[in-house]
Amino acid sequence: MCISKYLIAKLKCYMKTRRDFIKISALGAGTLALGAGISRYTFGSTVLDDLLAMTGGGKEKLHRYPTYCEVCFWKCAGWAHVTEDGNIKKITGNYDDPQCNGKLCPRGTGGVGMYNDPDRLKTPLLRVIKDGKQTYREASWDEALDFVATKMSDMKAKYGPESMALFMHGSPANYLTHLMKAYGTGNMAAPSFAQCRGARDVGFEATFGESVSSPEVTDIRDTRCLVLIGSHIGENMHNGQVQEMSQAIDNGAVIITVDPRLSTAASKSKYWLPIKPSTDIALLLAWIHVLIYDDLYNKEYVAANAEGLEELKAHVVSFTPEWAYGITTLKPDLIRSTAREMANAAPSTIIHPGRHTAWYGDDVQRTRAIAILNALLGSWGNRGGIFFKEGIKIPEFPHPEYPKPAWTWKDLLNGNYPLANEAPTNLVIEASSPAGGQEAKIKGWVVAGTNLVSTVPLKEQFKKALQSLDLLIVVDTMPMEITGYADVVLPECTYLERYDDIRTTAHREPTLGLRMPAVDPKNQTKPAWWIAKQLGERLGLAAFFNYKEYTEVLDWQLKQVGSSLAEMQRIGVKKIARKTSPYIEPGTPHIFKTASGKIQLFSHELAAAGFDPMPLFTKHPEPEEGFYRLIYGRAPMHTFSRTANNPNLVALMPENSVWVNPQVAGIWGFKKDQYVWLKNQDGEISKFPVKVRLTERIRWDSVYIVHGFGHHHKPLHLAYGRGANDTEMITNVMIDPIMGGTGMRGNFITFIKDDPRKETES
Ligand SMILES: Nc1nc2c(c(=O)[nH]1)N[C@H]1C(S)=C(S)[C@@H](COP(=O)(O)OP(=O)(O)OC[C@H]3O[C@@H](n4cnc5c(=O)[nH]c(N)nc54)[C@H](O)[C@@H]3O)O[C@H]1N2
Ligand SMILES: Nc1nc2c(c(=O)[nH]1)N[C@H]1C(S)=C(S)[C@@H](COP(=O)(O)OP(=O)(O)OC[C@H]3O[C@@H](n4cnc5c(=O)[nH]c(N)nc54)[C@H](O)[C@@H]3O)O[C@H]1N2
Ligand code: SF4
Ligand SMILES: [Mo]
Repeated sequence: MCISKYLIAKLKCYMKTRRDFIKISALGAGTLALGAGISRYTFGSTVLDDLLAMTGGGKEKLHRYPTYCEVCFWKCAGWAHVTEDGNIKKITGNYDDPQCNGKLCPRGTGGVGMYNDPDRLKTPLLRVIKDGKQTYREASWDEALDFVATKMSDMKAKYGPESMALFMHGSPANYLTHLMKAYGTGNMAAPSFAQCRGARDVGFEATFGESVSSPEVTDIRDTRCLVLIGSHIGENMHNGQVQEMSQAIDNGAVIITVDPRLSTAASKSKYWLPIKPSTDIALLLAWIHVLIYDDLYNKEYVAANAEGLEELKAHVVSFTPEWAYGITTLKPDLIRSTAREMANAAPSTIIHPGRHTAWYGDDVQRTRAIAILNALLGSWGNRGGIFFKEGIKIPEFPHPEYPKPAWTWKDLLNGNYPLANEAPTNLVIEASSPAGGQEAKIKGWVVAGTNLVSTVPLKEQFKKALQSLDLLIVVDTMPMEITGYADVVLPECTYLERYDDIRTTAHREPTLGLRMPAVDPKNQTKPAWWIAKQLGERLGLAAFFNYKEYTEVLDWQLKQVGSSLAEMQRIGVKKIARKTSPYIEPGTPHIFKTASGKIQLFSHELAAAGFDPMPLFTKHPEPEEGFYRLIYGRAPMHTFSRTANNPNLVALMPENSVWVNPQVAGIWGFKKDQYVWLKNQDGEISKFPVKVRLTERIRWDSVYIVHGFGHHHKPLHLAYGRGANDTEMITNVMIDPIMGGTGMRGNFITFIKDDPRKETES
């Protein structure tokens, strides 16, 4: 029996029992020594080193290599500067890149910490049983890849290729999607849909026929009025957007921020509307009411471009600011005066579409209300509003036609979530365990670049699925929680050590961006393109991977669009002249990409699918006495769990804190920086204590924490046990019936002052 068949046999026998969560630290001493410990880090010197690097301290000769950042998905282009002896000294922005204008955010500068992190995954790992216990052992690439390919071939024969699903985020997604399509499945899901931007995309598509993309096509640079509904730009550090907002402020634009918390953006705003959380739709409807009934909307634009005004007018007749006051706690005068500010600046007004919009389960309707406001103000297609993007399309490297899957995630919908145009992760997770006497449809997962454990808030379904799966492969750079459930862990090298696909941005102007390795991969790590190709070849799909090195693909693709790998290696970013206008040309009718060619104030598509064709306010439960609504967001120096163990960024922000209003703190007798445990409405207790931050910047009915902390996987030496994990507290999920997004802000927490556990689970 070949080694992989043997391992599969072994795997089968314990999979019938359960898939234990394995700490990778359970590995042999050799690996631990390589992994080093927290003592290797000295925060002071890490920061000092960075500062020295930035000021060019030492005057050594540096070589620079183009890259684009992978610390978040704004994908700023920059340069990795490497010393003669092969150390990455610093990363700087590329001045030719409109996404960053030569400046990286703190996370981008700290990206080198991803490369230097001693806790990185180093070799492929295989789940085995040793002394009756599940553990991992190191494996060679050949062994690990043979094992995965044998297992995937068996699954294809037994259950069909559709039984495999891919969960993905970031650069590895493309190569593995290609592999999975070639293999024969169409079940790819990204948390960046159902847990993030999905509701917004669907809401804008239903209204304007297209989404606002990434980077968003908001013309913040030239706006005269920017309205932020929750969007906390400045803490949400999407680079170009932050720069443009600060430019807009300098140019005297009016900023209106609606947030129960005095966010950084709110603190820079002319108007801060500290709304009662979950009531935004009431405010949006009242604004629509004022624009229509006070005759403030852009009549010419609406007449030329939109349909459904009469229906909308009748719909909002009773949604007055006085009505909204009772719901939102925002004074009617404030609602009227802010509506006037928007109208005065129109059409150079943006009601920001938001990005992470999985809030309360009625999120498509909220983003529809936002889209409708933009339409009434004439923002879409006007300078200072929302512009038309232009990009450059790079052809796919030639490959055979993909086989057609017998079924896809769409067949799992059963009439639910009719407007889901990408697979909701939660749907695929649910389909991965048996239900109603039926076998699970999905039997195996490949997970690449997403830490599902702290990303998807469906712990019970998730646990069930993990116990039912025949195969779980994780491609990651770090020993994040998800790796502890894998049968096979495949270590990817970091973005600074590899080529990746050409970045093709569609925005104000089309640009191309190159990422190339600045240094060789550390340890046994490999790029995801290589992993996909190796698996493809072993699965008999070599024709889909008809190249030796990925540079062949990149050079071929670049040549199709008038550039070359050699050119891009030199310049990193290439701007291409725009061919079309970013704005509606005066006198030229614009055809929107909706079925009728017009903006849908009244959505025929939603009506046909059985939903309210115009947004309605739904009342959501409120916290009971002694409980507070849990809201969450970003901090400028971290990207969710992606950076949680990054030594450079941990030095800047080692843990999160829970923001508590002083009134509430008074009731509880909290002192500054006291550590407390959180407990939610379902009795779920945070694994670790979290520091109290006393601040007037949060309403008394809510508490706030930054997402991405509270890791419980010990091999993450820096992240382990620091702060609280919001995902743990999110046991009530409100699913958007329109597209399957997981609303996560209907959870309420209370505090526990004394250690509720003698021993903390790890
Ligand atoms: N509770 C709660 N849940 C949320 C959110 C929230 O605010 N609160 N936010 C939601 C949002 S907006 C989003 S977009 C999602 C994001 O959630 P995810 O898609 O899960 O993103 P990350 O947390 O960044 O996970 C990134 C994973 O990728 C790995 N990784 C980093 N670089 C690489 C690489 O180059 N190659 C590979 N193979 N792996 C890499 C990291 O080690 C980590 O395991 O989470 C959503 N879930
Ligand atoms: N530094 C940094 N920047 C990031 C990321 C990161 O991890 N780190 N992640 C990126 C990603 S993937 C995304 S999707 C974006 C997400 O960032 P955004 O889309 O800007 O923000 P959200 O997560 O939707 O909202 C967070 C804000 O909503 C407020 N809020 C909570 N409840 C309510 C409510 O009921 N009504 C209103 N009006 N406001 C409310 C919170 O107080 C907080 O200020 O950030 C991106 N930028
Ligand atoms: S915004 Fe910051 S983290 Fe995101 S890609 Fe740009 S530099 Fe990197
Ligand atoms: Mo996101």
